[in-house]
Amino acid sequence: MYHKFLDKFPPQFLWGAASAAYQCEGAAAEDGKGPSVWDAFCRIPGKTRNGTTGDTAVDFYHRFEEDIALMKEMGLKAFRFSVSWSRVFPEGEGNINRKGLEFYDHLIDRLLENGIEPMVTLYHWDLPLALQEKYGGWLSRKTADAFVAYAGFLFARWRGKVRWWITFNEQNVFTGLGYRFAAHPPGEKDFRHMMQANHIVNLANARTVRLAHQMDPTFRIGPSFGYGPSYPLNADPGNVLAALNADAFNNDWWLDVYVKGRYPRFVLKHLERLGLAPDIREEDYAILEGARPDFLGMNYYHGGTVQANVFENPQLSKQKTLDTTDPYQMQADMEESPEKVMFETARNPYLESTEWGWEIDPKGFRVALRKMYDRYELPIIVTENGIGTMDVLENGKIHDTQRIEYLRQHLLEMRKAITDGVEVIGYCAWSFTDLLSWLNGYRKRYGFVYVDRDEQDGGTLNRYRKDSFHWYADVIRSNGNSILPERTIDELTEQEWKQVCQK
Ligand code: BGP
Repeated sequence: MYHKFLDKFPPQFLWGAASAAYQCEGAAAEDGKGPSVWDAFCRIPGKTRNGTTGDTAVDFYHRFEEDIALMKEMGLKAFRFSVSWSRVFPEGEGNINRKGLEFYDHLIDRLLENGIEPMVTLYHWDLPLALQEKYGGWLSRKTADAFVAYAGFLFARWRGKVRWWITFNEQNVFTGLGYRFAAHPPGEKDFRHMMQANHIVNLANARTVRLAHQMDPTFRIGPSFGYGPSYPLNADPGNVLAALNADAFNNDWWLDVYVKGRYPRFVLKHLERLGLAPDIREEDYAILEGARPDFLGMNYYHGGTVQANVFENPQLSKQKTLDTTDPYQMQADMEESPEKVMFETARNPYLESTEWGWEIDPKGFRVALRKMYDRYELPIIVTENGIGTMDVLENGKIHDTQRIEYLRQHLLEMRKAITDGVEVIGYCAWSFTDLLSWLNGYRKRYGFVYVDRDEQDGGTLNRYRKDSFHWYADVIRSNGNSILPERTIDELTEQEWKQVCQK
């Protein structure tokens, strides 16, 4: 849809930036904090780039006041951060660590004093190690009980101060990478376990959303989902069907449960046939249906392109030597990769990628916003969007033009989506300062603020404003008008308006 004039951003639009505890706080064993699964996982040789850890990270624990002063200078309206569960409950449940709790009390108070809305993520992947060891982590319903108790405690503590809550960050990513691909803790390769852990997180999510609404009707709560829309490689109907399958498998599988309280039918039926569906108890349905988020958080980096699966795609089956005559082998393949009969990934010839192979696709952002809103009709907060680059500090300056261009294009597409009719109420760039990239160390930088540190904990940890810092400050000051060539009808001069009318 082409719009000659774009709608303005709503007046209360939450211009923000995001972070996560493990990636920025450091102070990994300070003031009584208990270890998390990430503190242990990063010590397994070969798991993270050059063995990088979040032990010091960018020292947000000690420097948050300096960072908040920079946020204030920038004019930031909202700051999304996560609470490290084991900093507050070192064992995940039971004893409270007062000092850890007070750190977040101070952080929230300083944000509010500076006119910045705190947006609290309850879980950004750093499960208390004690719960992993005691219960087997998310494979146990006891971990869900502990999570709901932890969330309820924070709700009571920060009622009246915190309005925006995020339950789980990218449930699709941490269950997939953790239980299926062994790239995140707990480092398993078992599709069944992924499904089971995921189901238990779903229960924890629904119970937490319900509890939040019971405790304070002014709370606004929802999950942050890692959303990537699926494109068909071309108009071949087989590929179009593959894209439907990919959306169902990669997106609806989570989002339907959050909003509708049930798993999407096609994927569930497929997994049941294979004996891979999660173990759903009768009482679980009422729990899932008994909660509805107030908004959906979208983390958007890129989507994906797919084509018909190898079994139905003659071109692909020629390239891959497939033995479809052996039912046992097929069942084994399917247990590992049930999507094999649904779709096959493909390279998108229209898109360029970053140095880390992430496609750059601003239009896909509009597609994502449209699709998510279309299916769920809930307000959307973009809880992450940004680009990782190897920024260079030269004479105190960082000219991150690629970031500015990336964000400019994405914000333009977001404004088009708003003009289309999508209700977007906030946007958090990833990230405010540079911070740790889970698997890629410290040289993949995302921030508006450069932090002087290297992979080996060398560097002053001093902060430097990048060019994008000043650019985003302008975006916020103008409520999104500064970057966008298109203007709204309200902004036209009388003369220009007459010309439009005469045409
Ligand atoms: C998201 C995570 C963030 C952040 C971001 C960038 O999936 O929610 O925590 O890490 O991706 O990813 P990376 O650091 O791998 O480049």
